[in-house]
Amino acid sequence: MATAAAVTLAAGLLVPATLAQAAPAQAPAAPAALAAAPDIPVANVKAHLTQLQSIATANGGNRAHGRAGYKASIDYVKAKLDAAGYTTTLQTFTSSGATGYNLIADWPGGDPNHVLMAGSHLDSVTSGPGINDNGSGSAGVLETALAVSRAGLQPTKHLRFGWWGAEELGLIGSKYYVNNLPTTERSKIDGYLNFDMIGSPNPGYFVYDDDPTLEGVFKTYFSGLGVQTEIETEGDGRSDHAPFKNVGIKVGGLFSGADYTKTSAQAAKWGGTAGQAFDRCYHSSCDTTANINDTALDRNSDAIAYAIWTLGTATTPPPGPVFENTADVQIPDNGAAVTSSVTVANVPGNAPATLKVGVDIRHTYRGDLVLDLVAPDGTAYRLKSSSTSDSADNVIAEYTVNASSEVANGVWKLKVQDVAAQDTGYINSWKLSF
Ligand code: DTR
Ligand code: CA
Ligand code: ZN
Ligand code: ZN
Repeated sequence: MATAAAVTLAAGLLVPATLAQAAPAQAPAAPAALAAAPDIPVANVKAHLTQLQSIATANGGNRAHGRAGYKASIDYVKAKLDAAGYTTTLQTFTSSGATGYNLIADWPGGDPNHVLMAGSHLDSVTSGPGINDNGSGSAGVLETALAVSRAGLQPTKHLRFGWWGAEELGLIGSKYYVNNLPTTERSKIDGYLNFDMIGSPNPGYFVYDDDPTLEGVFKTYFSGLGVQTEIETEGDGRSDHAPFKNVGIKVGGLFSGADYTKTSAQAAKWGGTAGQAFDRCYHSSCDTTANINDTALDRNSDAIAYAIWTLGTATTPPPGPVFENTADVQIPDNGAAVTSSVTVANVPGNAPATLKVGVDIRHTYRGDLVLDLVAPDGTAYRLKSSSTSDSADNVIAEYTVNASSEVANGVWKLKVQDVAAQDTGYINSWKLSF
């Protein structure tokens, strides 16, 4: 009987050791934007940086948490957004004995159950004005938000923007925001995009690789420019995307580099100076408006707009029907295969190329188990092969099967066989999502 391949396991779930037949994960193509994203005038972004520089100069040379320069920075950004029609909220918190501020700006409209969020920290370190770190990200997000207003954009999703306080003290502001966001509200955030240092003077083009779809949007944008990107490898936990990721929200973002040194290979593809830090003024007093590469700031600001337009206006298809069987089925130890069936009805045409197979099998030493999806015509699709090295318990996972050659309606079966002695278990439930 034919056994079809082309099965992938959803990222972020329990990963059985043997995925011999899983197709390599490919970042899905970016959804087509309904409206073309605008160019973000880099002059406008730099004008915000000039304002932030003036604020720092007038307030002891920095815009750090707890200092006057930070509150003045928040007031500047808030005034721009209020004038542009945003619903703004100042969220206060206390850290190191000082009041901190997060600024949240909601663009009226869009599906409140599908929120696309972008953010950046607005605070600097105490040793300097923090124009690249992170005036650059703050100004890029601000100008994108203003472009949304200028365009009168009516996105499918609800757009929300955030400027975080006290990032330099340990992601304090963004942690406070996420920790105080009810679970029901967290679940509405389809993605959070983070921009922390996007104008480094010796720039790299790094894309967060935490979520393939969000990563894919940015990679698509830069490939359209003919600019190669690298995945952001040092950032896990090092900026404001971390609190969002820690509660299961999909995250993405861009980064132009900090105190790490640009290699000669990187200089060959990006220009700039090999053997020198991406930003040699990182956390220093020289992080001023002179510490910006205009091309990087421009490209990254345009990429922010592209992501907001692409992800914010893409039509997300409504979820299809689900067919589930929750009856327990005992799996004989080292014995014959057993099956559990679902009857699919009223689904026109063929099954999709991304048929989701959710399984919940309770079994010690899951390496004993072989799982197949059997289509109504008898074609078997291998979901999981056995493994002598996967001693963990249970298979609770979602597989994606290319079942586009199968008629959807009919009796589908999950076939499970325990092929090694000792350790037993049962099918707890399984389901097909179209
Ligand atoms: N922690 C950020 C700068 C930073 C350093 N590495 C990364 C990686 C990804 C994003 C940001 C960063 C700061 O000093 O604000
Ligand atoms: Ca631009
Ligand atoms: Zn910093
Ligand atoms: Zn930063």
